[in-house]
Amino acid sequence: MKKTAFITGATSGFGEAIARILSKEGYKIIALGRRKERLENLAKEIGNTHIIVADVRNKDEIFKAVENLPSEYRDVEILVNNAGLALGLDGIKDAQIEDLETMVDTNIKGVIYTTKAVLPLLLQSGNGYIFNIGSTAGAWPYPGSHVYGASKAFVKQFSRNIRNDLIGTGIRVTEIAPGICETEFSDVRFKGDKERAKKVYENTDPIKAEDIARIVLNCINMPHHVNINIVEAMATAQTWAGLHVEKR
Ligand code: NDP
Ligand code: 8X3
Repeated sequence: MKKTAFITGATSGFGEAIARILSKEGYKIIALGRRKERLENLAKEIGNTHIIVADVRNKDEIFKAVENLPSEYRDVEILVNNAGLALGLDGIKDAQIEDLETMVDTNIKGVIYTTKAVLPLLLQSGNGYIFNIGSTAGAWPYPGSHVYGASKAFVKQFSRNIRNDLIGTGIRVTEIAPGICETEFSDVRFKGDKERAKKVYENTDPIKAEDIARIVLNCINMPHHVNINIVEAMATAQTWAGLHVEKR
């Protein structure tokens, strides 16, 4: 049995797929999310999993959960900061302030809390690995991305900056910045409007959660002296839309 991978947002999408692939590779899994039943079902299915029902926005919950890890799950070697969300696609004028706050609290503060809480365990391992799930939205603007894209720009620069701080510790840091991927992301963004969510992926071939999980595994399997700083992965069917010019 390998050491432990700590994955936030393991109840669906990328997080769940990463939990499955790393479990198959022999890692013990710590699966964190708010939906208890999903975590329980995942743990039952893949085995060797400790579940944490917690909200990454809640600093105390996250630190306590890490403090209280059972001894056999304290050998954390991999942290995947994946939990995150976009809420709404209205422009900044019409965006709801509560949604903007939730994105900052989840995508920025959540990543900070989990990283700080888990880091002492990664440092002990001597062979740690931090994955931060960013987005193409962290580099490329689009209408309605405002706070979501900015929160992912935070993830990008945070990833690079902590690499500097962690040099000499053996810890590798990779930001994975995907483009369009079919998960529950759009259900969440459109607040349960399944028809609208489905349209995002209609008549095209988006990335699948399993593809992102494979990228994670490929990075881990690079020799330890190689640090992949950033993986930006877009669907073959996706490119940039160009710059917008207003015409009179
Ligand atoms: P999903 O909606 O399928 O999964 C999101 C996961 O995050 C769920 O497991 C959810 O668990 C968890 N989560 C959300 N908020 C919280 C919270 N406050 N506390 C704990 N867990 C939370 O979407 P994806 O798999 O697509 O998203 C994963 C990451 O990938 C996100 O950071 C997203 O921004 C990013 N991303 C997604 C892309 C896409 O097109 N799908 C592209 C680029 C990046 P629960 O609700 O049970 O708490
Ligand atoms: C998710 C991809 O293009 O909807 O980060 O922002 S996008």
